[in-house]
Amino acid sequence: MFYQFWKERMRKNHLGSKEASSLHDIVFLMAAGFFVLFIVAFFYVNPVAKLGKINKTAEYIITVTWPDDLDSDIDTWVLDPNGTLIWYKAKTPNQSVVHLERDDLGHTNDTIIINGQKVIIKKNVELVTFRGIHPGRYILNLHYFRNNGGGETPVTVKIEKLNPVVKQVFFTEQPIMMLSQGQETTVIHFEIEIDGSMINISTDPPISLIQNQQENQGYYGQGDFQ
Ligand SMILES: [Ca+2]
Ligand SMILES: [Ca+2]
Repeated sequence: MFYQFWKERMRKNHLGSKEASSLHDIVFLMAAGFFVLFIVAFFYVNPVAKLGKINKTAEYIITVTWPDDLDSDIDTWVLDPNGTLIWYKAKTPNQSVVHLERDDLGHTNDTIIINGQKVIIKKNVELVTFRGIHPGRYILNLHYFRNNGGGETPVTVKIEKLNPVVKQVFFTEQPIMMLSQGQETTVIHFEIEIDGSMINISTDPPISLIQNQQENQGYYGQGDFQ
């Protein structure tokens, strides 16, 4: 419709010669092309739209961080109400709404390749997302998998509820000290209710999820941690 209007207007203004008509077609197509490119570029670079998309697919996010300059591999473990373990060898089990987004190894996987160039982004963070509401009791543990020279490592844990608005529901006021390789610490137990709220948060009793995994699955070798 706009194209017809454009042609008609150009024809009236410029007497409608064949040459002029062809030129108008080219100008119109170029303008339309730039407009489409502008729309595509706008949505591609718009970070707000991407953030909104993430928030709609996750109900909770657990953020585990330790100092970026420490070369320590800390692992996040979660036991869900069905007894499913989420850990670095089972990041996204089909039978759980809980996903471990990344196993941060300390400095080992902080190097990425961009356009053939090595880029080091020192960042020590593991994220666990809840892709839906599964009512029941959960346990969240930390494990000091490997000391690559990081030594004693203070770890901070934050849990945020994302819907309907972002709200922090748990934060370690004092960092949890992971003193040596092999240490496993229960951060909290908590319950998710059917309406999505988190209740009955407690630090006791400490429960070994690694022992749970060894007894139930048997493929986490003793030699993998000291
Ligand atoms: Ca890790
Ligand atoms: Ca890292």
